[in-house]
Amino acid sequence: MFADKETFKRAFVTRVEALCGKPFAESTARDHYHVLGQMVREHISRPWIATNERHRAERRKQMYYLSIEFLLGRLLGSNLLNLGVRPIVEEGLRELGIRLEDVEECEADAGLGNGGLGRLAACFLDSLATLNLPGHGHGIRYKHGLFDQKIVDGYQVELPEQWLRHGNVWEIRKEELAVEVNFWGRVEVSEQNGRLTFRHVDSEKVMAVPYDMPVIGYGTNTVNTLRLWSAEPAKTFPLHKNVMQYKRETEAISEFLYPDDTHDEGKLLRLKQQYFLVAASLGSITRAHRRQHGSLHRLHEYVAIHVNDTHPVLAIPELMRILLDEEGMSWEEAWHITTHTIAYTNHTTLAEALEKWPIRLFQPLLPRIYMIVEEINERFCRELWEHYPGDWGRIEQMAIVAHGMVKMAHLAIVGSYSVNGVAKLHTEILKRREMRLFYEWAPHKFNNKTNGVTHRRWLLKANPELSALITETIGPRWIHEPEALIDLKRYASDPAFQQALAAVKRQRKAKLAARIYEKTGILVDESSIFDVQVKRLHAYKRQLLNVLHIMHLYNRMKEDPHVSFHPRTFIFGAKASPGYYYAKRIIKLIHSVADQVNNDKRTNEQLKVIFLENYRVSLAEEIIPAADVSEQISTASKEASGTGNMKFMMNGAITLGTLDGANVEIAEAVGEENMFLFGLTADEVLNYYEHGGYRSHEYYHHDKRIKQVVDQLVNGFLPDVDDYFEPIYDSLLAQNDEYFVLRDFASYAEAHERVEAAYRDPARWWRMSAINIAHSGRFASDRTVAEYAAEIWGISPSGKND
Ligand code: B1H
Repeated sequence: MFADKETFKRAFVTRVEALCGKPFAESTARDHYHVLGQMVREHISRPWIATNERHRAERRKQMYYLSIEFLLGRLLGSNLLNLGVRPIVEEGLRELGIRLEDVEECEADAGLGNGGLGRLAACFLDSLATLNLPGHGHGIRYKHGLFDQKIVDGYQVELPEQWLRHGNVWEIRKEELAVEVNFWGRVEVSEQNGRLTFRHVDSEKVMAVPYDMPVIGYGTNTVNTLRLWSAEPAKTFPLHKNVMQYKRETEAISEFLYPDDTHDEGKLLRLKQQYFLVAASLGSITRAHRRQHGSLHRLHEYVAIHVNDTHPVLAIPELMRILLDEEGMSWEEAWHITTHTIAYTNHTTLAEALEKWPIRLFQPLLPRIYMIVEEINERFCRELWEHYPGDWGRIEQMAIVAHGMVKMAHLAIVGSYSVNGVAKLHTEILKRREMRLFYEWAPHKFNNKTNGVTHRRWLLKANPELSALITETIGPRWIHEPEALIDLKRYASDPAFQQALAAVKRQRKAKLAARIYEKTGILVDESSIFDVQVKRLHAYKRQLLNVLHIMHLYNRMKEDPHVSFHPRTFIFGAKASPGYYYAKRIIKLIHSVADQVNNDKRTNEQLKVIFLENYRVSLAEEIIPAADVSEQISTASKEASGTGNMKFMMNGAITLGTLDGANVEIAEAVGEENMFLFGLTADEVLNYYEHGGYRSHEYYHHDKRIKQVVDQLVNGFLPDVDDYFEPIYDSLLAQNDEYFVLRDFASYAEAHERVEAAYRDPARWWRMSAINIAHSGRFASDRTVAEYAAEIWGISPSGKND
């Protein structure tokens, strides 16, 4: 089908007519998208089956990655790329008068995630398949992914996302593999042969139906599986319930993704989603294992289950339930297996993200699971008592169930064999502060796995222009071995290479500028510095610091018409959680400042502010290759890792950032002279939190620049907003500026001056850019996943590369 261009063209035209029932000349880009998708699926069906059969035959250990989010984005382009057929398809289509790019645009992003955590899961799938590792994903097939963002008058409006509207070519519904999930009801305890047995009765049943999506490796015959579960009514309706209500309540479970990034809402439906995912996944994993091995006694030797943050942590009591109640194992054996099967990643230390479920919600919904959690807690507390006799304070702090709440992170640590953070700094903060008591109790469980991103999507696919230049310069080895990018270092000062690098960036900036004009009607200067901050909107990520600084630049220009800047284009993209009112005000603030600045004839040749609405994976792929400066300016200690920082670096942008998350390791890799670092360190921030001593007023009063911009939030400088920005003003002064925006302002402004100076010296700038690209191989998810495979999962490659 894809053997050569002519074969492809013939197959394609025949199928378009057969599948769409119309002459080829009348077919649309969407028809082409669907047909191409079908062809890819057909093409990989054999290797997909073969991968599964090979794993079965080899009895190889499998890893299952449980995640409430998989932020996949579009799949056609990356699937064609990974299959190695992209050039044939692109060329063949061109000869048929079709642009592959237009066809790709027809695909809706699979936006089943909020941000970094969900995108990390997607990057891991790509690396697992490419490394021929037997690792698969389990998630929820949300009918609506993360909301679509519209900006109306500068305010965010949320619309339901509809990625399934035109169907999903990548999925296969497997009704025969459905799993029944039980909610509510009660537990019947009886005694048989001197042993207590537990039966969950009168429960409400929900059918979990799997939809399998192929995960295609790059240049390999491995096709792994992402299994997404959809909630449907069970065959037997509960008698006591109105049928319509039951159907509605059931389907609600997989209807919407919760739009809260790093914030726990504590809603019953969310707990239902979590148990639904876990029960369906474990039901299917244990069923397959039992079929092959006859029992579950050696499950942990053949299966690793990874829980992505605490959201799927009910996997621990659910696996216990299966082993105890269905397999009839002793507690000791069941616990041994469970704690040798499950591994856990922590993604944040923000207090508002730490999941705690009130017992009054938990117990009625999941009565048997709750009993098991209580038993785990009791045994754990007893163990602690032996370990730390008399130390009640410590035991109270470490308990899993306490003060009417179930603490999910505690359950995760106690019930797993590995706990990892996502960047060195984050892991150290976990060990020394947030999870100190647990680290003291079980230091061997704790380890670091610094995040990574798939360079195949974020460089090879998103930036073919730069990829071609890299391959021309150092050969293609980097595609399979991203650390080979280091070979570019030799060319960092080479004028010819620098010129080529600058030309590639110019090309992508022109492309983005065209896109910006198309979307906003604003013309940006293609030779200006593209300074980009794209990520979820959150106070700790400090988009506010960026805006206040832009206001300051504007003020300077107004006050001194002779001040000369290299022209700047500040580009933002960010969704705010719908209930996060403070974040929504920041979005409006960015728009108000943009209006002011972009419409002022005296400044707008040098300064533009652009907000691109509905930031998502596919938009990121357009923005990141065009960036000169990557804004990674979180309050130090708050961003666990960040992964956008890695994507920008790979594309030759230079980081303007704090020593937070993985920025620290980026700085280690490239050297501080190849970044623009500023601001408080994590230790300084944590010291302030612990010992006090910060008074934002002082910074407001002592720095005229700060006073001016902060006052401008509320003094009518920004028209038509009444007192809408007052809460922002208050957060900075009355509430003493929790995220140290004013504290870091001067240092940030000074770092921007360094950016300007470096940009004025092209030889220096492009050298810095090249060095960043050269060192980005460390931050490829191939490295991260290889570390997880060797040090946590104990899985090894199977299958072969082309
Ligand atoms: C990250 C989340 C998160 N950390 C709760 N925590 C959520 C927590 O829906 N919820 O309830 C959703 C997401 N997301 C991010 O993970 C970190 O902030 C980033 O620093 C990190 O790079 C990323 C991947 O590890």
